[in-house]
Amino acid sequence: MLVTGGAGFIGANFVHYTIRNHPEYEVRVLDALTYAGDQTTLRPVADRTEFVHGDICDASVVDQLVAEADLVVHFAAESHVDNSLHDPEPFIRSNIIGTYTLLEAVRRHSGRFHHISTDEVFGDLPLDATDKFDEGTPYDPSSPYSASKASSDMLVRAWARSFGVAATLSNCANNYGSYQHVEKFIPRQITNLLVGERPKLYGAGENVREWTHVDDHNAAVHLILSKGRIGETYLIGSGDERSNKEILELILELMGQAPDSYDHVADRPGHDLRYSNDTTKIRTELGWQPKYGDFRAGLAATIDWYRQNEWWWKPQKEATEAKYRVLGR
Ligand code: NAD
Ligand code: TDX
Repeated sequence: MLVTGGAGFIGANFVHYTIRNHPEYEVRVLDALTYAGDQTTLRPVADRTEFVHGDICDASVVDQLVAEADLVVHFAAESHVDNSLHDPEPFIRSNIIGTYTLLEAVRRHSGRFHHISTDEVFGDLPLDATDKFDEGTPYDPSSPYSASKASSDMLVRAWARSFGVAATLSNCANNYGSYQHVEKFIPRQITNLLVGERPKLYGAGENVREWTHVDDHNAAVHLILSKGRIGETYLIGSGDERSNKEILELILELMGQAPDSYDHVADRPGHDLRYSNDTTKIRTELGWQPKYGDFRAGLAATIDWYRQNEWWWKPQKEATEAKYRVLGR
């Protein structure tokens, strides 16, 4: 199994999950170690994985690795919306050209391909509604990040239909858990409190996300690998929707801080209001069910992880906040 982006948050958790639960796989990781990649995350499984430092846009590296793999699970991407608003170019390159490069290699070598994507490709939903995205929702991305992910999804669908590439796709809601980069909402606020900074809420904090534990996401990916229908897309999400303000207040409560001890900062331009996935298809067809039903408990465990693993996140913290200062957030 070739795992692209296996030194990032979800990819590394996927490698850990695979080694724990699916010893039948030999795992090789391809990762460019961008600012978001950290090889130390793979240290606990280093004796069971092979690591290749390389770029998914590098056709010769990709061709050889794909030729040697039975299946490719493609996580590698530029993943942060705020960065895409500041400089879209790496998103176009890694997310679109990188996916194209992988697809061409998979086409040449007739491998199995699973593409990891996001609910953000569908745009957003109104705050006061109860409707959800499903596998047939038209694409309507808002940010350079989501537009680049939407493009990559469309390439995968086209390569499946026109060239018979044995591909599946999944679009998951927001993930949380250990080893998430401190630029993202939940780890940013936890680590701000741990270093004595005030948390930062964009705008009024009314935007809603559907928080899904990273292991539930990765369990769903494994089900798709073993039982998913080729050419199909599956939406993944816990069903647990919360506003950013609600999440931040829960973090403050769990960390023993006053509920108003945070700053409102400038809103994200084009900020998507609400995401929500209808997961009927993966639940009924593949029998997937999230195990982390208790978000409060999952968040408390995540806070503990950041408390105990300062060695992992501290080196990234100052540079991340310096980037935010440039954005005024
Ligand atoms: P991340 O930013 O934590 O990790 C991305 C990894 O990809 C890093 O290790 C990075 O070094 C690597 N990478 C980036 N460009 C590369 C390139 N050109 N060549 C090789 N490696 C490269 O991201 P994440 O949050 O783990 O997201 C992983 C995937 O899941 C992405 O495709 C993202 O769109 C998708 N996704 C994320 C979420 C979420 O909540 N984080 C939700 C749904 C889907
Ligand atoms: O400091 C912050 N304050 C704040 O209010 C940050 C970093 C974010 N926010 C808000 C913006 C969003 O409404 O919190 C929400 C979550 O923000 P992010 O963690 O940046 O996630 P989001 O933009 O929702 O995108 C995430 O989920 C879908 C991932 O980063 C994507 O990779 C994934 O595709």
